[in-house]
Amino acid sequence: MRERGACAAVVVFGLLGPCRADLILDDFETSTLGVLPDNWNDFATLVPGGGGPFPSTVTIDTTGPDGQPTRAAQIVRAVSTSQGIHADLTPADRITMSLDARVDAFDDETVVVRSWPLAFGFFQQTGAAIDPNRLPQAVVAIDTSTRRWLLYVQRSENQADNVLFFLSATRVVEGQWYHASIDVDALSGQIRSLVTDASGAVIIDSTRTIPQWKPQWARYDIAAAFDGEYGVNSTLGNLTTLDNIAITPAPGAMAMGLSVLCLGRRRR
Ligand SMILES: [Ca+2]
Repeated sequence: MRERGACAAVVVFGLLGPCRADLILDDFETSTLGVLPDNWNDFATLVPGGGGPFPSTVTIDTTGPDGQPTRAAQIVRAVSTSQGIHADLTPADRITMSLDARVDAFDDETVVVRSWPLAFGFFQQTGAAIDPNRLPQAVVAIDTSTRRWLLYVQRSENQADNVLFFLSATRVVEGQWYHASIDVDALSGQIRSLVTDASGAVIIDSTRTIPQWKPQWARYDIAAAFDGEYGVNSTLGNLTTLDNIAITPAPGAMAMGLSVLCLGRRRR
């Protein structure tokens, strides 16, 4: 088994208490089964009247990327544009989020609408309580229709001010674990997207600078991992499992935190 840096039974929601943290490391090992994972907010609550199930994500026991039992977070299978987990952040000039993800099932859409079984990354709240899907954001996602990884960035409050890049021709396989990360330089708009399979083989290592970047709309204060469907086209939602989430305002801080926490421990 390779080690990737995240650790067994590590839950760090530091510096400012649950649901607002400058460093988050969570392998869900201590979360309570069947309910929203400890310390996280429900992404569905960001959309008043959004109709999503509550909780929209629950803790489960499953088999991890290493083939061993693990406790993880699973986004409930339902048709809704906003299901998952999120945490509030203090905006930083550079921020990274990584996780293990497994698409257990894609939705059954019959019309191409660009649903996603997983998107993860960062959002900037603009003051109004609106659908986070319409907020300034930078996320790595999986597209249901093509089953390919993509990078999506909304550069301002205007939802039309967005760019989308498919990152690889490789299709995501149901039931297989992947490790993925997004690393955003919020000042310059340079974003690195990285995806490996469970063996550690690199599928995507993409660094690009987003054109017409607007750093004032990259003061990200929400980190999230979520799925979404547009209901008229599917009756069964996507089903996705998450584990070993790490969110850090800078790679240096992440390396330091992990080196302290991982001594003598292994990821589950
Ligand atoms: Ca785990």
